[in-house]
Amino acid sequence: MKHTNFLRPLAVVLGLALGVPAQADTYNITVDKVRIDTGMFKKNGIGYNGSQTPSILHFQEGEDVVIRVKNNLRESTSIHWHGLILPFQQDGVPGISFDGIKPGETFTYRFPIEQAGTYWFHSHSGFQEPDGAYGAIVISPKGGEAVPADRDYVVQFTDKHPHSGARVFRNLKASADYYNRAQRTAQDLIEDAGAEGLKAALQDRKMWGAMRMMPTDIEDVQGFTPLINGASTQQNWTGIFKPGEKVRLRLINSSATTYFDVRVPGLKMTVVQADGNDVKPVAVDELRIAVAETYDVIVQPREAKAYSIIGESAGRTAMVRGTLAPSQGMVGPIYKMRPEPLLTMADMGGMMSGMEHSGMDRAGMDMSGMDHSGMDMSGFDMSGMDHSGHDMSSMEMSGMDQSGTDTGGMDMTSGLPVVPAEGAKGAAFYAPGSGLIPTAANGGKFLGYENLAARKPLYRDRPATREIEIRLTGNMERYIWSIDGVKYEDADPIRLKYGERVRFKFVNETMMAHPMHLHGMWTIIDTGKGPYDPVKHTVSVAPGTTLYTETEVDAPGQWAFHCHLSYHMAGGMFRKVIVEGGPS
Ligand SMILES: [Cu+2]
Repeated sequence: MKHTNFLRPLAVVLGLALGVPAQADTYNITVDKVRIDTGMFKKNGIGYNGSQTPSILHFQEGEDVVIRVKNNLRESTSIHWHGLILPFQQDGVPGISFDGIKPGETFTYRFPIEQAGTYWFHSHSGFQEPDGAYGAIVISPKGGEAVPADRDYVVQFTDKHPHSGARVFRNLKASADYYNRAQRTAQDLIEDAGAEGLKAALQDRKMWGAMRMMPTDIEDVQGFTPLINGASTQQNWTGIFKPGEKVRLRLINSSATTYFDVRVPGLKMTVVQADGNDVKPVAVDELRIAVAETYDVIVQPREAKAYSIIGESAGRTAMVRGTLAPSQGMVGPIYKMRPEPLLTMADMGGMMSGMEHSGMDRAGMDMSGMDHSGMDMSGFDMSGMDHSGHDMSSMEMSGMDQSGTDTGGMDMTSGLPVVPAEGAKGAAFYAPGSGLIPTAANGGKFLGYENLAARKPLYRDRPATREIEIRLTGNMERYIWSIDGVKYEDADPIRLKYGERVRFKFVNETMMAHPMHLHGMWTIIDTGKGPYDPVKHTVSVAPGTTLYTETEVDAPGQWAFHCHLSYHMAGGMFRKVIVEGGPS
């Protein structure tokens, strides 16, 4: 049978009402080859339960689930339950939690549901997730939702590429800018030359060229068609409402590599949950959802008209529109994509900093063989970096041949690249002067991590037992992504002790944001709120920034810890975490 239990069995609902212990319910999932049609292109892919529309698993907090996964593929598969707290053998990562599910085999997962909220599930095998193997999980809390709504919809984003995941990865390995269609053109040069003068414009390009990076390298895969719940803009996923109703949208980003800026033009979105955990409600006009994150928002459309749900990629190369409407067949308006952001020197600050303390070859960038003689940086655009008081005079560029470099015009008194989490309002988790700091399309409020506060503390606040530095590193040219300069194959596991509280210091030394995901245990983002710091499963670390999280090590066994961009994970930004001790 190619369906899951979309409706809650009545017995369970009654059972809970009568205080009977939770019973085990069985859910069936098949993993199938499917033909995916985006309206823009068709391709062979993978789908759960025979469909390109992601399946939704509805669970109840407190129940024991039995999930039978039948693999109809001709290759091994797996399902990871993203964000769920469960025994590590049920976590679904081949090579770490179990051996995977062989072709034709049915694997039975069994675990208790100890939490509530919006989560998702996906294959952790090869590139099956970008090929379509993902779905949603909605867990109803025991006592009902903290903020009730009249309607409840999953809004699951993905970035569907005409190429298979394996092909995308091959192309990126062959040439890291293979999919970067936004490389700046001669026309841009002419325009920039008009604005900054030809010399400055040329020098800007020379610098970026030397870095082997483009200022538009915000998304390393472009040319995809974004989908909401398996539907492209033209296929127009639609959620129905009656005017005045409160509508809960469970936003999930199941993209391979794409961050989306999400808004419902004309409506405030009240964020009530992040990564499955309730937060103090905060009304915003727009939010950025990193890959693998979830946000629950409540909107209240009051007019009997079609509203659009807009997901615009952070690099502004693609947009998707879904619709909220009083009846089927109505279509929300389409909006013009905003101009693409440009990375600034602040965004590559992490790399500069990497040079400072760890030497060139670990900085994620190979500058050996660069000839800097005669390089004149006087025209270098540091205009975004006038953010006060840091002194870059200690910045050591040893190892670079700087003979003849003229830094005369470069303002060395501004913009220490790596910054602590504290920062300018609305941009606390970006480097000062970053070109990536998002703004709302209507000029209103844009959600930042600093706006998230736990509704109720999940853990007692206590000092961390120790700090572990995690440097996010890479070599763009060779498309190698790593942690502390070492890719997964060559790395030792990270060992944690059961019962300790670890503080992670993430230092992003690359020019890309990385959504870091620790399996099995919660990630508390240090936003300065103590016990009310938000509790997440995925945290995005912006380029050139340092971000702190804490984790109560309360789950024995071995777990995956990685960047959730599919091609960064495959490129080596991955670690095994072993929790020693604790109950067996
Ligand atoms: Cu990454």
